[in-house]
Amino acid sequence: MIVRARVYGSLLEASEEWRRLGLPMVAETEEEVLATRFFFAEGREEGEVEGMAFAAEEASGDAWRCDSEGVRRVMLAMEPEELRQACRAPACSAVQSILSAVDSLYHRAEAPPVDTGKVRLSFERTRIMGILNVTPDSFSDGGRYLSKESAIARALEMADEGADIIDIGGESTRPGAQPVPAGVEMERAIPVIGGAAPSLDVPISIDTRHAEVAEAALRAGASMVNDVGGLRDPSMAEVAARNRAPVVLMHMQGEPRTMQSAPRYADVVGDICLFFDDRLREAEAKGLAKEMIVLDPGIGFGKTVEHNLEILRRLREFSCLGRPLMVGASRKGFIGRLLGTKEDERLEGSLAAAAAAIMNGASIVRAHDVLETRRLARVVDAIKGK
Ligand code: HH2
Repeated sequence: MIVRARVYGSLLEASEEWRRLGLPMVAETEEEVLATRFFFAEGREEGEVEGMAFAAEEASGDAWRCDSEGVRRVMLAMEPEELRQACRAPACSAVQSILSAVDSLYHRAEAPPVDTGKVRLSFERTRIMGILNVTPDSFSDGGRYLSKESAIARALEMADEGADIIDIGGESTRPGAQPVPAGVEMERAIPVIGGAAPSLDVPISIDTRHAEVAEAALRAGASMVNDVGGLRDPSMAEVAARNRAPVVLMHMQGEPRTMQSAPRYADVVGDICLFFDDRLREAEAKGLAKEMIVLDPGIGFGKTVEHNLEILRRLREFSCLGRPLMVGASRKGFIGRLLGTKEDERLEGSLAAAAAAIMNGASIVRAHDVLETRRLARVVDAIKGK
């Protein structure tokens, strides 16, 4: 079970969400919405969620159940004074979960570092993951780096431009893409990884959903796994754990081929949080420690334009999971839809999305345009006081 603090920007935003979740209108004025502290406790176990409702009521707060398909969920509301009282006497673990959700949202501590073996990635500043697709069909750079030499040259160029991680992928996962056999993915990516790794001071991540490809890439010189499949391959967590490689665990609803047909969520942020919570537990059970995992909500992977915007707006809510967050919005379809532009005319939109992500708590931004994103991050970090 996780407890997530929910800050509404307006009565309208709150009432639309409550209607969607089948909740009553629990506040009637703008002031009430802004003054009350709201939390959602979400889990699979009836006892845990019911316990949260009980604890909130014990601390004089209110609780409303709003379960949805497979998810037990309760919304809690507390007055600031009730929360202060609870802080003074954090009587039980349920109240402590509420307090740590408040902490993660408001105290904005730096995300914990991640050890790639090659370097320890700490987050006193935003890190940039540079994208290198060695595929014929990636939506933006497909076909540009098909020769090993041109791909290695681009990897080195991105490192010079300020990339902190080079992400190499041999399978396009754009909407509608056909899956590629692991053998083909390896033929494309492994020689480039082997060729680039000795000349790079920064770590390489392998962008793959397949444990077999991840294992070969780690052997060839990669130090991290970027798994858009979110550990669906049952061997992925074990492969990463055995190789002591950190993993980016990304959320995707469905499969690339069909994921954009009708994406649906009860609450896009809540549902993804619970997915992360489930996968973090499964990973831990397979020997992959939480400390090795970076979370990515998967912009564009089974999400409408509105879902993507909502994720970026509410990104900070994911900090209740206590892991660094990565966002990959670079040149994605929602930017094209908003601006009416093709992939090669989405730089400003990509930078705007990166700025919003960093302001809202992203520690790593995945980007095609490394130099520009590096500069943007420098300025946004300074605005944040970093
Ligand atoms: N997006 C893409 C691929 N890998 N990995 C993470 N963690 N997060 C993302 O948002 C993400 C990702 C899709 O973008 P791209 O690599 O440019 O295209 P394609 O999948 O067509 O190769």
